[in-house]
Amino acid sequence: TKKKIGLLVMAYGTPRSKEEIEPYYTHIRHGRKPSEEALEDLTERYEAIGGISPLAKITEDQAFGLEKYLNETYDDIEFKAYLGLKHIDPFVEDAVAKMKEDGIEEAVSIVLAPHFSTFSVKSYNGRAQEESEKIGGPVIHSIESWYQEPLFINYWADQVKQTMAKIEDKEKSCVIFSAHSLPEKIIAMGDPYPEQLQETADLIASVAGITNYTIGWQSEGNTPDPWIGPDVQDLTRDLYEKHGYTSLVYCPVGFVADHLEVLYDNDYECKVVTDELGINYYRPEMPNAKPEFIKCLATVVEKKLAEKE
Ligand code: FEC
Repeated sequence: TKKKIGLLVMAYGTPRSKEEIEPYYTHIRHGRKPSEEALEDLTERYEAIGGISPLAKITEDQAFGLEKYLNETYDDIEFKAYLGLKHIDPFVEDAVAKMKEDGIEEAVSIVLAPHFSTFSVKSYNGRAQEESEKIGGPVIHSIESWYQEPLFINYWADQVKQTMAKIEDKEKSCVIFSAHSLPEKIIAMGDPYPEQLQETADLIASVAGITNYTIGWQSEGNTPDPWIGPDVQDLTRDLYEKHGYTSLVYCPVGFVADHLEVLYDNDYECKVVTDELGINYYRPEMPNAKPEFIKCLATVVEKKLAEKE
């Protein structure tokens, strides 16, 4: 019989209906209910991208696409995917409980975000390990980051090259590689997150053969503490003023899907600024459940399996 391995695929989660926006937002805010005004603001942003986010379906397609790919690759192992979300059900803890219920004794976990940070990957993996210890669940081999995976770098390098091919005045263009901002205090805590984004940008630029590029931060939260900058909107103005670029290419490499933070924060908010400046806005396609990205995720899982052997 085949050996059974659980595939714990963890992701941010998104409301599946208008009614779910409030409980979701409350969870993000560590249990504090948002004000009427803040809730309305978020609801309007979801409305601006079509009512709800396409993220729920994309996350499922990524998780089950990965399961299918791995099952087609290995004859001696049966992989079973479990979706564990950060801010909405099925939560990370639900997925671990389900694995135990199904008799899974060993699992590999992967977060659908490439870079490590205390606020993202560490928290996902910590929650999974804690739940497993609590209920005597499966041994979980947690992947900590996968931004260096060559198939990931190549995905974005190809996207950048395809976009560059559409731009006439290449000398006057610049690529902005971005990730979700985090409170500045994470840097003081020694978090590798900012360096990992810089390294991602350097690797992609080198494969794509571009020299005009920089990193930026986006989607910062609505809290009083300082967040890592420069914010992509400010950066847009700044790059224009300093260099007179006529085309900017936004690559939100800290994310892997079309969702609010890309469809609104890039495609709407950054575009407002490029429109105002009268310059061209480009945003290459996100990985979503494209076959080359599923293969990338599968390769990351395979490397983790090989490492533990
Ligand atoms: O529904 C959708 O389509 C969008 C889903 C979504 C993704 C996402 C990714 C990341 N976040 C990260 C950190 C923070 C921190 C705060 C925060 C706040 C929000 C809010 C919404 C939201 N995030 Fe998010 N994020 C997504 C959605 N995020 C909605 C609340 C409204 C707002 O502030 O805009 C601040 C929390 C606080 O108040 O304390 C911090 C990080 C990622 C990328 C890694 C990952 O995917 O896990 C980091 C997708």
